[in-house]
Amino acid sequence: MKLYRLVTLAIAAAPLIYVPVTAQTGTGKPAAGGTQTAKPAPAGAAAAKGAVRTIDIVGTDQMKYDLTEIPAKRGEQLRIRLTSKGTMPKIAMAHNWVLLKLGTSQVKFITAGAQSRQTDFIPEEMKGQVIAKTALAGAGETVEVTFKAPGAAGKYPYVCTFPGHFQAGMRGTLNVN
Ligand SMILES: [Cu+2]
Repeated sequence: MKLYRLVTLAIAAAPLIYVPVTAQTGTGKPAAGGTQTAKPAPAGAAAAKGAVRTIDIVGTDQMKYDLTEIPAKRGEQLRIRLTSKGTMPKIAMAHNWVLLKLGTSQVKFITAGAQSRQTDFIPEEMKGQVIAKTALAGAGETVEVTFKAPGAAGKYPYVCTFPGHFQAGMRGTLNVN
């Protein structure tokens, strides 16, 4: 019976750990506090008409993304899928993924939005700086956004706007080439 239950559990858990082939970006589990770099899309994959490349990111109670660098092709269709893992209630711990235009003052953006819970901590006066954003995900939730990568090469910053998280290092770079 015990074995049977284990197998049942494994099957039940399978969809949770399923990752599409195109999203197998990491190199296994990140080292504690370490960072990972997504592998570039396979040659030609992004060229297929309408193809969307999905990138899975995990946000944790340690206020970190498990991916801090995402290579992308200019104009590529990307789907960022962010899952929040942790135990804290959403009011105290939630994560989003907000891609900003080149040249945006990230500190200014984060500071200006810190009081704006009603806009997911995105400052109204600087929302024009946002290229793409997800909603906030509490523990166990997954949010996503599909967008076209910028047409100009550059290192575009992405941040979590939940108060304190940017300062704790919850940020990364979309490296468009
Ligand atoms: Cu966060």
